[in-house]
Amino acid sequence: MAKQHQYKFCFGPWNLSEGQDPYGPTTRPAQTFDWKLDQLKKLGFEAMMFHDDDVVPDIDRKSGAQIKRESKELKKKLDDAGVAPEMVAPRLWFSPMTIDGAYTSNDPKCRKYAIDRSLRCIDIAHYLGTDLIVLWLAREGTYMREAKSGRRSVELIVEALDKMLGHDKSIRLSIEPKPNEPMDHAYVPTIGHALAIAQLTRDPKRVGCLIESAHAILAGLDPADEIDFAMAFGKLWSLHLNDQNGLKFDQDKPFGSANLRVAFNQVRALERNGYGKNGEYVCFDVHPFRPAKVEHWLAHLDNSRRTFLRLLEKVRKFDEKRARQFIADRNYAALDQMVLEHLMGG
Ligand code: GLO
Ligand code: MG
Repeated sequence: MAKQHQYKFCFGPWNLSEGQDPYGPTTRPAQTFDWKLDQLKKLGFEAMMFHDDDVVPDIDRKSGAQIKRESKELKKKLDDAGVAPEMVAPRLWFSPMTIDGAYTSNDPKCRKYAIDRSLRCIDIAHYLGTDLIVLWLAREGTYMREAKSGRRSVELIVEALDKMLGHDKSIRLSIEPKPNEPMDHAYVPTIGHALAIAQLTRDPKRVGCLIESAHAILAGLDPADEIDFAMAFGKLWSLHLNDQNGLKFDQDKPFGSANLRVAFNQVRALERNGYGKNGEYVCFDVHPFRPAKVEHWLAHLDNSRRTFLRLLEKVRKFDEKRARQFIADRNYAALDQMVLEHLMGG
């Protein structure tokens, strides 16, 4: 029997968050980067994902030489810990220059800021030793339809992607779609939109995507279908597994915690498409529940990985032959019940 693929796991420093929400302050004390790296190592995760300013805090005030020095210092810490850098993402949603959008801002000075910052992010990725840039286009959208032109916004996004692709011929851009929050409507809400935009760029082969379970659910889609769709194009280069209880604010719940069957189908889709065989990581973009105590701070990450691995066993033990018989007989009621009983352990 062929050796079964071993998945590798990843999370970001922001996934050990302090509990702040729009209605209240933090509930846990801030920790240093070194502490977070230590926890990641203790949990046995293989890689860490970054925002540009996770690597170089206060990045907008730093020179190119400082960015290089700080990135290399962090790379040394990662090397010493035996942890890989998965990706770097420009955080284009905090600065006063991105209030009205980043690449699609109506102000040309702000658009220039966003592109310059993205190019610095690419330099950081280069210093860390990863070729993957993730673009969550947080503020590329509208609060009201009349404020921007959708057509022009697509052109501006493509222009920005082209500048990034031209800046470093080895990097790959992975677009992380999300339909809403913070925007009312985002310009790149689904994987279909991300891959369509990729085709308009100067090098479509280097523009792919990242699926986040919660974002797909917020778009009214099944994340497993998004996985199959992206992988039919060979373009699923990263993954943010988590969960989401219906159409509300982005919850970033532990993987499988709202809907185990939807989670099972995501793992099944990853497995049937061979996700990870080209070195891709399974990342969890999950947050602790706000009431979590300091001593339970890591549970959401550990639990997400445990659930993933348990579901992987379920996927590998699923009676595919029996399922195919039900399908051939168009007996979907039996197939449905078979999945439920399999998940319940019956
Ligand atoms: C928010 C996103 C966010 C990104 C991260 C990487 O909804 O999921 O967490 O994944 O900033 O760009
Ligand atoms: Mg995410």
